[in-house]
Amino acid sequence: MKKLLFLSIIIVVLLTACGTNAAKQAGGHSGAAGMSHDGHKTDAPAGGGHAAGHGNQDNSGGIKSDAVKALWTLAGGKKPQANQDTSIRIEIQNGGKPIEQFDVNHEQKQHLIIVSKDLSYFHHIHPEYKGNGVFEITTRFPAGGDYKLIADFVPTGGSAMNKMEWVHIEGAPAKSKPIQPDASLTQTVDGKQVTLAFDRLKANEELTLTYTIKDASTKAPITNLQPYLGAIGHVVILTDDAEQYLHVHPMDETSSGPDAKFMTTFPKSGVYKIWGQFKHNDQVFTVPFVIKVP
Ligand SMILES: [Cu+2]
Repeated sequence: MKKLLFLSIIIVVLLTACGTNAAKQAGGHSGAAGMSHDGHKTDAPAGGGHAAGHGNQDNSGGIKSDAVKALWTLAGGKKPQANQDTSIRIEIQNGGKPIEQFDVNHEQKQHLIIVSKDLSYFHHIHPEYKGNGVFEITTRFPAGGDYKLIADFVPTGGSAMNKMEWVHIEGAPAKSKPIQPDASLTQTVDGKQVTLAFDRLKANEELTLTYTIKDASTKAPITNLQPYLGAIGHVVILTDDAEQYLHVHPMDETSSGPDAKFMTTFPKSGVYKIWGQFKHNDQVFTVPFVIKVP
């Protein structure tokens, strides 16, 4: 038993160490999670999704995720407060020097995901690039408590990567809700009935997520979804402890519904929260599901 545990640890360490390259070589759509030097778990190649699959972002000898760090400053270094405009400054460095150039990936130079610790709050925003490796945005946190911030970007000459940070927000906390797998993978959001299906549900295997979107009242399939961030939709996946981030991208970027297909690989069995974001009638709607991967 002990031996087995030890072996498992070795395997995990090996996987972690090789995550980025292995996923790249395999042309993977979404890599297993690894851990960067600063102790933050990272998805490698995070958000690589389809882009990595095209194989043109491999940069042997280029910018490596492990050498990249994000320096986070909230509220100008003061204690950030709930329900107040809060500046977020993210400086991206490579080996201690600012990274100057970033590729536009899904229409943006950086995607910033903010979630509350219980994953009940989800916010997807786009900090402005100020030059010299610095991104800035101002937002409001809805309640006191701990939040995870995930910056997702592609340094020019590097591959897609992400950097995460836990932050504490002062103020009265919201009531924490337990993260429970959904009994049904159909729900209604903003007048749309959205169903999520998987071709299979297994850890460590690339699989397909299919969203089917109908009008909630007429049940008519919606076939005129608008592109959102240059694709049919945008999907973010986190483990229930918010420690691992899987960024997923569409299989067919030109589709307009009612089906929206994405690919990912769940790195381990466990509970995940999945947010799908779509655009219809000029409105972006976000559909959360909680699933258990056996
Ligand atoms: Cu984004």
